[in-house]
Amino acid sequence: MKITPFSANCGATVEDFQLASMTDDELANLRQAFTQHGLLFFRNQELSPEEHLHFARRFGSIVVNKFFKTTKEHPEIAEVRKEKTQQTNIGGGWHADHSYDDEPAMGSILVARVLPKTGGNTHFANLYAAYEALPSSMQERLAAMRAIHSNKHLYGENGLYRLTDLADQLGGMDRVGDATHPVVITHPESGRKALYVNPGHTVQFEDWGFDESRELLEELYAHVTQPEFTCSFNWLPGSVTFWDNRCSWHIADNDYQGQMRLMHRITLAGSALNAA
Ligand SMILES: O=C(O)CCC(=O)C(=O)O
Ligand SMILES: [Fe+2]
Repeated sequence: MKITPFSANCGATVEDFQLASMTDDELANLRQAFTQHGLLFFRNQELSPEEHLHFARRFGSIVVNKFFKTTKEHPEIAEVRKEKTQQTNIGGGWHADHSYDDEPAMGSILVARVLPKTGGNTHFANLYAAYEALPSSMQERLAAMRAIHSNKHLYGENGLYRLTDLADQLGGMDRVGDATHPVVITHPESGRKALYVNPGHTVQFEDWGFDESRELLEELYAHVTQPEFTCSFNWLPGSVTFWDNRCSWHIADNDYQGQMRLMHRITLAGSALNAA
């Protein structure tokens, strides 16, 4: 097993390794790499849905997304599907998965199943690096703050996704909800500080007005999405990514209109997050 950084601040590639036949020693190494990098890329994997599930269970416990359809055979595997005729994709804005839950998902394992000929990259951002690069006055200001995260504006009645051609793929309208989290968290495994707000789900700061919240949030978002904190992953048959939602964001390109793209996602359960 060989682990090398993918870019200066973003992710690592794991080579000479098959997820499907992982040994206990490899699992221990992978845990360490996951804690260190928060984002792992794998190529040339042969991973059936059953093996995907088996890997996920060895790493943690599975939490099922409240809104996405699952595969018929595997109610714990969410389908991230875009049909040829569909315009809108899932995850087409920067976000961290499930930050609207009180105990947000710790990680997501995404497996390529059907890919467009070109395009459909996923971009990632490193929220440790972004936090560390903030001026210390901003770090101090954010340390005492909390933010409200929600899914209502996306998946609730008249939510953004409900108004698109993604709507028939979504369930769970009655399962919408909010959660509040510290704006800067101490990561439960690495002990490092990370910025924990994201454009997809963070609505506003607790005890702040909406407009003044938006102003600071947009400033933070512009900071995080600078090239030095982000990277882009091009999917090939057999590619798998495994990211930590507590210290990264991601966004899926929607640049392959007229072609199908299908990914399988398993989400791993996390815990309540503590302020830094
Ligand atoms: O399709 C992708 O590349 C990512 C979609 C997404 O946001 C997710 O699977 O959580
Ligand atoms: Fe996502």
